[in-house]
Amino acid sequence: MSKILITSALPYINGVKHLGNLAGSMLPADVYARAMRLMGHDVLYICATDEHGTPAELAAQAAGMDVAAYCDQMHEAQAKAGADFKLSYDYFGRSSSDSTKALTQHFAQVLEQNGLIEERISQQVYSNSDGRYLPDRYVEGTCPNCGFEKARGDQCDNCGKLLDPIDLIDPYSALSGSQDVEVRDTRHLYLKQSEKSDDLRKWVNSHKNDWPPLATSIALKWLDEGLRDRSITRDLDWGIPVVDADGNPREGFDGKVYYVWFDAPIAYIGATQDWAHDNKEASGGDWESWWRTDKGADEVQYVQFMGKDNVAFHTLSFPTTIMGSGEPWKLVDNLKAFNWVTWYGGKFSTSEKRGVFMDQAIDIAPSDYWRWHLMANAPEGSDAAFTWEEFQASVNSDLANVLGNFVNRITKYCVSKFDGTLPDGGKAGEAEAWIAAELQQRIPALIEFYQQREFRKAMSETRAIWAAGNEYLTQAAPWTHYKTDREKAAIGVRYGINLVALFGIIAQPIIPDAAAKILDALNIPEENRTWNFGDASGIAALVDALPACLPVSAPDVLFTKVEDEDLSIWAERFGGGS
Ligand code: B3M
Ligand code: ZN
Repeated sequence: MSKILITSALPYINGVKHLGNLAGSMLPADVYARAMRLMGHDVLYICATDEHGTPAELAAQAAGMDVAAYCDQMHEAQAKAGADFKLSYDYFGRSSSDSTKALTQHFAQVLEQNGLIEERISQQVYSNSDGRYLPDRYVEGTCPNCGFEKARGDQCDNCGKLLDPIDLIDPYSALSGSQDVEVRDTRHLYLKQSEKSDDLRKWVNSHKNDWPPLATSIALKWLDEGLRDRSITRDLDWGIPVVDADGNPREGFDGKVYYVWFDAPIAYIGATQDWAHDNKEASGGDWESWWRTDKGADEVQYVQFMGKDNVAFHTLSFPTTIMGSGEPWKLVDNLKAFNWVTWYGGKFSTSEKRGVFMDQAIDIAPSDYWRWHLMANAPEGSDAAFTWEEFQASVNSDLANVLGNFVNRITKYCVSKFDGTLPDGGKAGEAEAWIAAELQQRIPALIEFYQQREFRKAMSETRAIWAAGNEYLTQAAPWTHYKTDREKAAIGVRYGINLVALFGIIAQPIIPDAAAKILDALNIPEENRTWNFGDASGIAALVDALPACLPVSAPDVLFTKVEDEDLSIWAERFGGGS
């Protein structure tokens, strides 16, 4: 058993996230957390809302609300969306918490003491008509890289390139639309990332074999291009106030705060502190053994989940903060990066009403359906297009036909022909040997895929195991033997019910609600739902592990099929389709 710290990229506060965000960070992190808990590891899964910066201010302004009140409300909305999707966070915190504020100021202070932060005069876009500076998303314009006309000051949504607002062509204010903008000199703090280039390269290279190529290639590309020092303050009111090397309010920095990307990853630590504080029983008040390598965190395996646009911040900027502090903080061990889930090959878009958001998704189908579909099609090797047709196929064929029918058929048969009692007796034959051998091969493969965070492969192995159950029933065909050879029918039913239990057990990380229904129908006690399968003979024994006379009932309908009619209604409401 080991300690595993899991974080998923912190969702921005500016609205409930769409399925693409969910599939590239929070959902796989949850599936992984659940699987690791089932394997008996001590797991801590931390997430939080990312609440500072221009996205928060702009969204609050659009909602006609005060920023702090807006963040309160949206934090609740995102917490609810997460709960509805059964995301099993140990803690869902907020980057606006006091702990993150204190940590952020602490890191800034020690980085400055170590000579890694320096004041510089830089050019910022100033709006004459708005009477203020326009950092990051407050300014939009044409992308100098790809020509996209609505590029944001901090990043182009079209080509993904990180931008400096002064690089935009034909810039205008995102607040007022005014083009009356100019570039002015203003003072900011810079994090001297360039000085850490060699250390960062060494560290990234040391992970070439255990991070997905997507993660290392993005980090190395930035390093190859020459890492630039980065401004970590902004002309904004909303955020964490800037301190000097002694931790006092910094002179000349009124109206400036730390850049959201400086404090957001620090919020992983802050939220862990808040978890420890708010959950004394589970934590014993101890957050340090998760984060401080001098307090045991060198034994922790730290795994981060994120979309590809967040990789640079997690492989370069945040590690610069951690390494540059000279203090014994934990660095990430495994970084799982994802490509995009696209909407029919294009981008999800809130403004253009394209795509499905978490709250809407839950409105039209149970969370299990989405969880299964998104993980079976995880954007691991490349971008993955969401389509209604494939969503329908995932639900109808994988869940309803392969798993649902199997469970339904054999539990109902056991209820009607064997009084809902697990039958005894019978001699294992060829079909029984076949399914035991199948499991001996497939269960270890499944576990390995989870350990490697290879989600598509884990899902297809899961499906293959369910399909093997159907194949077994076809071979064993208890219904054809019932009249002539009751013993033979009995063993088919008994093995079948054992497989139902096993299928429920392996389904838990991915479709927790359906899995619970299945396991409840078989009265499987909580302690027997774990993944302690043991060695090869232990796995072979799974086919006949349930106690004789176990009461068996048939679960309620597990999955209802998605009809063509549903698809047209959804396509009408959300776009997509013909
Ligand atoms: N909030 C970006 C995003 O939602 C950002 C992640 C922060 S992780 C520390 O894509
Ligand atoms: Zn671009």
